[in-house]
Amino acid sequence: MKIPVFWDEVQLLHDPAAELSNGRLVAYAEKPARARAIFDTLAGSGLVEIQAPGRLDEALLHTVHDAAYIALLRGAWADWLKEGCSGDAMAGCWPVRGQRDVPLTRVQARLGAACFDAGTPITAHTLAAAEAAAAIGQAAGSAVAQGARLAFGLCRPPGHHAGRDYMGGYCYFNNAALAVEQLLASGADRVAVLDVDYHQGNGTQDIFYARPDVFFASIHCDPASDFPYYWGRAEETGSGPGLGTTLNLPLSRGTDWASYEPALQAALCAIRRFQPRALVISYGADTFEADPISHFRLKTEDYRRMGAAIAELEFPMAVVMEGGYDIGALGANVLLFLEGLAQR
Ligand code: OKP
Ligand code: ZN
Repeated sequence: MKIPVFWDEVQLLHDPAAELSNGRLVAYAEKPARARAIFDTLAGSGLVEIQAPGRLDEALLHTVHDAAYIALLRGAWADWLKEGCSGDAMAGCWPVRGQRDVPLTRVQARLGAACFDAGTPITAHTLAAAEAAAAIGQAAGSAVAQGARLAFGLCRPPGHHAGRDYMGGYCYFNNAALAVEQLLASGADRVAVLDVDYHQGNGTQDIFYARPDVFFASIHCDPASDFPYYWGRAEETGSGPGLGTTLNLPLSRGTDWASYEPALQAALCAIRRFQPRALVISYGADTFEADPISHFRLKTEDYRRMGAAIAELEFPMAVVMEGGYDIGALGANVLLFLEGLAQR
């Protein structure tokens, strides 16, 4: 049985010029070539069947994201041009925590209030790419809801840093959250998310923080040293009816497979206890030893081990692509992970 892989080449059109990194404007790391590399490796593997996603469901998108936020993203590029700005649309001014809510008119200000870093520039094609990625998240969830044991959403831009009404960290819409909501809408009563990207999935955590029906587990680099800094401590465990349904497992820089594997087993154990109907995996290959913006030390063969360990869970799985920036190894790091997952 071939693994369904959802893909839309519109995602390649999103190509921001630059991001802020350690005090400098540098080339944007979340490049179209990432998705192209993954697509080429998977398409040439014989393991997958490439499929187009269905139409993005407006109601489902509004289940995950705030209506005003969706409207902001949809209008941002036109507003930016109308206000006479050039370059990619991005904020250069941000409100601080606890500030009084004030009405905002300039798109520059509205963008600033809806993001937490300078990692989400908006170009002429960003919205189309982000909507395609969201549709792909939805399609991966839908395939699993319809009986697939494993499905892969080749999403780009990624999604796990995007919250209900904010963007950040290269993420605009939360593709994994769309997969979750699609599964819940299709009758699953409990869904778990396992986020193995190097960076903590703050957006997914926030979206489901108070929810008893969605378990969120994330293994990531300690936010004391790494992005997203303001989320991802072990003390963050959920709130209200969702207390106990969030699990953060921060690891230190330099983590290799020997120190990663026990955290993975702890996450799998907690997910098993939750007894979900399905699992959504936010997969990032930026835990790779040669990743240009990250500091773990996993090797290509470790991704097959990771996939095989997760495959021990009996639940059907929808994988959505998050980060991974070493383009040379990215295709293999995704393929081996899927091979590991599929060997059950
Ligand atoms: C997105 B995903 C790097 C600065 C940090 C943000 C990283 C976003 C990662 N020079 N920029 O989780 O892979
Ligand atoms: Zn990442």
